[in-house]
Amino acid sequence: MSASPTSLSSSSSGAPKSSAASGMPPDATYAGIMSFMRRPQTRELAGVDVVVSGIPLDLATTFRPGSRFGPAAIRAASAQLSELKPFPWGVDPFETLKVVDYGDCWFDAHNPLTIRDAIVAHARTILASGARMLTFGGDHYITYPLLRAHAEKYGKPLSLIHFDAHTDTWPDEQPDSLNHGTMFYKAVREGLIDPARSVQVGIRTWNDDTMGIKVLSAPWVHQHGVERTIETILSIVGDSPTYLTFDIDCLDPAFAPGTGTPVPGGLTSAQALEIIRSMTPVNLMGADVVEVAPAYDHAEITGLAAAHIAADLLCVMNEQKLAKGRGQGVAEHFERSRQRYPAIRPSVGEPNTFRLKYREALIQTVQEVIRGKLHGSRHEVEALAQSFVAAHDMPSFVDAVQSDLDCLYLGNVARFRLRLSEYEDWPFKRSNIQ
Ligand SMILES: [Mn+2]
Repeated sequence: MSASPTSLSSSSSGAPKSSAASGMPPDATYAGIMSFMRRPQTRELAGVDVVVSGIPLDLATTFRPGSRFGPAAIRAASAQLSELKPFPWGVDPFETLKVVDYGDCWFDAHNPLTIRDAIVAHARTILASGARMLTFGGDHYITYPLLRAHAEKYGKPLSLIHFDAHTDTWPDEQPDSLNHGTMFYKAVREGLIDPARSVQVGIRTWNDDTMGIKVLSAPWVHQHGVERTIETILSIVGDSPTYLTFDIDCLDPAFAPGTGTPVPGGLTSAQALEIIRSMTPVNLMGADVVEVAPAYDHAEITGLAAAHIAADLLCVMNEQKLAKGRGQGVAEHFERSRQRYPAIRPSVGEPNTFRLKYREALIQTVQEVIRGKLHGSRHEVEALAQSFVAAHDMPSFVDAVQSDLDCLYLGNVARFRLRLSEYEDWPFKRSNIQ
């Protein structure tokens, strides 16, 4: 698999890296200095939209150390992503989004009580330039000082979208502790994040107290699916300033073995990428990807997953910049994205009234079924679903109709009623994201 350098926008002089923040560079995938996605390594931030940096800290982990090598692993795995236009976006994000690799945060690992403030200072310097941050851990503790700096810049409380196997809200009354399991306990207590407008996704470890944050556990995501997960996340955070943190252990160990505290039963890479790609309506202030520990990895699985998640976060930020350039609101922009990228969930963005219309029409159809128009064959169910979506002009609902009518076909009336009640109580409102 290779791409012709001539198809890319930078020179093919053989220089190790483009000196410009725009365009895609000519290095072979396996060669050159490994900045993230071949972005220029610089601390010159004038005109830069997004600053990538690493925070190689792993002193706060409760089990396996090793995430100090995470930033390097994510950068190495990202080389493949700088070869082609990213999927499914189909555009070179660096034509519009100016991204640089700042290198790594320096802190004194032998003087632990200085580390938190060293990370705050690192973030403060970058945020002062006006750029957004995309940061690589390091263990998850780094998100705590990053939240402090972001709240200082953008106002508190922020909303938090948090992907993880762990809630990281275990009680901790020691303000200076270095603990990668208590950051969000501290963040809620300090008012850095608003639990009512924050959400945790992929959780599958027990915690008696989630501090009021809405939890979409891993089993919940598996049961309800990616589309419902996306809609629920968007409805919770609305248009409030939001920080997104992705602990790679949100993924199942099959997809991310190289991490400090792996837990079976997690999300697949495919689920996570679909969710991240649909975050364009979020008022995103900054993001991180943490807990990649390459010593426990196999065949770079974990680094690849993290690099892809990070690349998609950049593409989300690029889409947001493109929308802003067109003077569009995020909802209007999202409609356009839906048409452009069929991979984006077809029914996200439908207003509540559409759901209610669907529910009413479905009830009418079911009444006809009860009156004897359907005699119980699977073929009839499929035909009915097709005619239903045609009659009601709801082409994006064919899967939902099929699924709902299947409940009746299989005699599961209780589940059918549950689905109807869900349509009545659909949480997503377009007004939330405008
Ligand atoms: Mn975790």
